[in-house]
Amino acid sequence: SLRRASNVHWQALEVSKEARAGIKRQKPAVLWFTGLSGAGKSTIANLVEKKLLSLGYHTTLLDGDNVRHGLNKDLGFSDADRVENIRRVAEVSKLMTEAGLITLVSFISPFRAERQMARELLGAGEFVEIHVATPLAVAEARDVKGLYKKARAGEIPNFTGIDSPYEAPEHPEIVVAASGETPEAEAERIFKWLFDNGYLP
Ligand code: PPS
Repeated sequence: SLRRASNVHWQALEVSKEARAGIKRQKPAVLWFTGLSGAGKSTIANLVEKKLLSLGYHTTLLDGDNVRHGLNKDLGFSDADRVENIRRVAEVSKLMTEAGLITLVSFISPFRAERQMARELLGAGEFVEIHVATPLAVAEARDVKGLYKKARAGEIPNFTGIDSPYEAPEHPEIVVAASGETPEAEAERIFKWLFDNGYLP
């Protein structure tokens, strides 16, 4: 990568992300949802986005299933591909925050090191890690997409929580879905946290 970038210089830009965001209500930030397949990441992220948008905050949402149909369709579920998946998503979410948006990111993102990389890339105060902490037994019992059943039958190798690891966050800003509350109540709690912590001017 040093070789590829060796004659590429950093271009200073005239307009800051604060200036871009300034024509709207928001302060740019990434809301990074992490958790097992079927934990409810997308459901809760969608509810939070709807609420923010209804209040006039300009948002966007990157979702694993969708991004893997486009930008990341060359990637599978080996450890190396998941690392690359999350690296690209972190870079894209940085571009989105530079455009001034509140960016919701919903990926399993199973590895601590890549989430830490994203945190450092986004910078202090702009990365809000939200652990959707639905236990494996609950996600597996729901099995909305039937994937756990297939994984247990050996039809999906490297399935998170079965034969591929999930490293839970140690110090997430917010933990949801560990106590069986409704997605609506959890979304409301996230909104309140953002409000109380100065993310929603
Ligand atoms: S990761 O680990 O962050 O790169 O995964 P992500 O991009 O979020 O993609 C997860 C969705 O892909 C489906 N799927 C799998 N998940 C886990 N392990 C394996 N092997 C796998 N194969 C396919 C699954 O539907 C995940 O969707 P969610 O929404 O998380 O349930």
